[in-house]
Amino acid sequence: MRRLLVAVAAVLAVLAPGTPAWAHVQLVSADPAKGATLTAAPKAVTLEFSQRLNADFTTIVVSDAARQRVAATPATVDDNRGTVTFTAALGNGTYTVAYRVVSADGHTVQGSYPFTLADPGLPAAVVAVRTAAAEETGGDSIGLFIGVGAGGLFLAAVAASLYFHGRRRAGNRTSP
Ligand SMILES: [Cu+2]
Repeated sequence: MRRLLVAVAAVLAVLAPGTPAWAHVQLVSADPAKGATLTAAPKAVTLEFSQRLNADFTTIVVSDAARQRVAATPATVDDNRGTVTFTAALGNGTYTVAYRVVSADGHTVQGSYPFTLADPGLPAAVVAVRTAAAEETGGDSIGLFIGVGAGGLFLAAVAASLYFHGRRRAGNRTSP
């Protein structure tokens, strides 16, 4: 029964002219946390979202300060959580975690956040110039996509999404 309701809700969410913003999947928690400064290198990044994830449409990419992709496994999905595990040790520096997932209403949701590794046991921060080998481990169009203009594309997508949803909501509003 619950499954049927979920299916009906999903269909309605797609068909409804004013898809509500609450239908969008949201990042609930992250490890490492947003803006965290760590004193020991993380082995993985785990992101928890407000909806069950589709493994086929879940991408998590970690980049270093030089915008080079950090070697890691593709994202594995467990219910609401997506995880990438680093395949090489991280050096000190600031990293960006970028994610792209799909909402129940079919809209893509993406975002990014930084964390910093400042392990006193490691040498001073080096902006590593990673070789092509690091790229090849996970070389796909996502890396290029995120590398090319993460910030601009994210902002444009977010702005467009907010604009259209806001407009629809405003248009549907009836006086009390
Ligand atoms: Cu939507």
